[in-house]
Amino acid sequence: MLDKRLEDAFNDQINKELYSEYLYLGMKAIFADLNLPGFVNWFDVQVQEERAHAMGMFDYVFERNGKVVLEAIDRPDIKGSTPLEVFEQVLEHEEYVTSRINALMDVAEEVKDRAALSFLDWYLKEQVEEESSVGGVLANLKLIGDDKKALFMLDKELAARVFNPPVIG
Ligand code: OFO
Repeated sequence: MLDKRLEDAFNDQINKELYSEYLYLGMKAIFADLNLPGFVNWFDVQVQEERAHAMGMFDYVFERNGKVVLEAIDRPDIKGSTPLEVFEQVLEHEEYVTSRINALMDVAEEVKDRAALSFLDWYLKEQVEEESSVGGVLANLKLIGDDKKALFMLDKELAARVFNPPVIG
């Protein structure tokens, strides 16, 4: 059985993962408008990953005989409109998600739920990978600047990203 505080914290994070899915869906639409299909594909994979993250926690709460409570998902707050501005926000958002996973682990630690801590380890590692891959795209965009040809090449590269359903936990 999950401690109530931990159950609430999991529900809060499920909402944040669903918000991430929604945010990236909004960003996918921006790149569709910009006619950059590789970036569209990159965000499509990201959307699927966020859904998988949310469902991983959703299923885990049930597995622990807890109760899932779904709240409203906020409207995606997308600040920029250029590839560089959007990716700056993606990195900022992923860093925020990392801080929320750490906070969730703090609650698991406080209620001494070692099983939950071990489950959440996967999410922490996933965040390290996400921050690194997003940071890589962002670094490329900074190098590219206004070079349209280089942006076209990066778009081709991002078209190769594929969604591999993660094995969580
Ligand atoms: Fe699911 O997190 Fe990265 O975001």
